[in-house]
Amino acid sequence: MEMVVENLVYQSKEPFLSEEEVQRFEELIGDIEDAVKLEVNHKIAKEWSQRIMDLRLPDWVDPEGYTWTPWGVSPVVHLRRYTQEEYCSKHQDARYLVEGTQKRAVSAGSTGSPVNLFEPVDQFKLLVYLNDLPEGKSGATRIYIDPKTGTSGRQTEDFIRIVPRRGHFAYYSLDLWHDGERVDSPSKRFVGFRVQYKRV
Ligand SMILES: O=C(O)CCC(=O)C(=O)O
Ligand SMILES: [Fe+2]
Repeated sequence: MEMVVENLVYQSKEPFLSEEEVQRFEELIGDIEDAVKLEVNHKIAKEWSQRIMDLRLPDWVDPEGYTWTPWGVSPVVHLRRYTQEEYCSKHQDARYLVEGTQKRAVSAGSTGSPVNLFEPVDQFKLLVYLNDLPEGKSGATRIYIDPKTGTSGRQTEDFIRIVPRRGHFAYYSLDLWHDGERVDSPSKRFVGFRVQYKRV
């Protein structure tokens, strides 16, 4: 699958999900009463692991120079539906440790995180959009990176803007600060997977 690469942010150039697959996620999202559902769903993770691994997602080199490689898909699956005017403020995504149906957030940021470095750990987010954002409208995902230093912080003002397209994905490091613009359209829906990496 061809991807556009920019630092730690990737974007699919072709749809990842077929029309039928989009429909299946739409049905799941349709059942959500709250705007956000972040659940431990081993079944979905298992079903999608191979497809996601088949994308041959990129390795990641941490700030200390160690290389990490994609290992699997976290059972913490994020289903979300925004309605008009909703937005998501600037944040980093958490990593989760999962035991059975319980999840526990561990600190954001690749350093100082209380995880065993030799175990797989959530490292990237695969955000798969289920509907198109109409041309020229607000509602994109913005991922903040300073183009000169390649760093991302709460104060970073430069961003890469990813416009939701049905079946397409954005792929970015969990350490990057990002937000979701106010949605100027009836709805915005996506499914988010956390891709686990292992140090090689
Ligand atoms: O609204 C978006 O496009 C981003 C959402 C997001 O970052 C999240 O749900 O963690
Ligand atoms: Fe996020």
